[in-house]
Amino acid sequence: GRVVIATHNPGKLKEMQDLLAPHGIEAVSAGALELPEPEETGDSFAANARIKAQAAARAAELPAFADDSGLCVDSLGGQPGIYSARWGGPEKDFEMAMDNVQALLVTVDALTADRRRAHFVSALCVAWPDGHVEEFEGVVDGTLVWPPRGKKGFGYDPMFVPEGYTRTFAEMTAEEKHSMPPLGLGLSHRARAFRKLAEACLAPPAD
Ligand code: ITT
Repeated sequence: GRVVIATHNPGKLKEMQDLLAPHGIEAVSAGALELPEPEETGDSFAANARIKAQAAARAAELPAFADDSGLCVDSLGGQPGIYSARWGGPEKDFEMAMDNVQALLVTVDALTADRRRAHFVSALCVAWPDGHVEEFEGVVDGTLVWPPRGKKGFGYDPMFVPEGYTRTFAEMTAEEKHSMPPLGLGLSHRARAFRKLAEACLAPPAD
């Protein structure tokens, strides 16, 4: 059936479409439906995902998928966290945002163990027009590198190397970043959240 993907971020939209496509779900974006963008007033990824999914489901009268996500740097007390998008500023300048993460990292005591450790979080919320929600979360651990490397992906991908790999997310194809079955069990935070959703309530992907 028809569903809405409640995001105005083109990089995220492409990934969410990729992750839904194998399940035969036809998705239109909140942008294409010209849905208003609600204010993200929550104090957690899950709360913000719920705000976006419920607003879109009510406005479009269709089931809606929303992802609220971000990069959490352990040695920076979890920053930028739920403010990851806002660190890009109104111009959505993630080169600047990555520079700012790096500038803070070099101020962290060099002896602090694993000061470059970080993780991405994706809170995925599916909402129905009657307000019902189902929620899933995916996390991927990794290390921040400097300088940034790679041109693929979006946001903070050029400085994030997932655990067990040597390339950044921006040096991987979308298929590698997702690593969904049959290639893998889900690599990115978003792929892992979608895998939990699929295990909970979707038909298995068609071959
Ligand atoms: P919507 O709210 O419209 O979906 P947004 O970009 O504002 O778009 P978020 O509030 O969830 O979305 O912010 C998430 C930010 O975290 C995003 O802008 C990226 O900078 C970063 N981020 C999330 N997932 C990422 C990924 O897979 N790779 C790189 N950066 C990511």
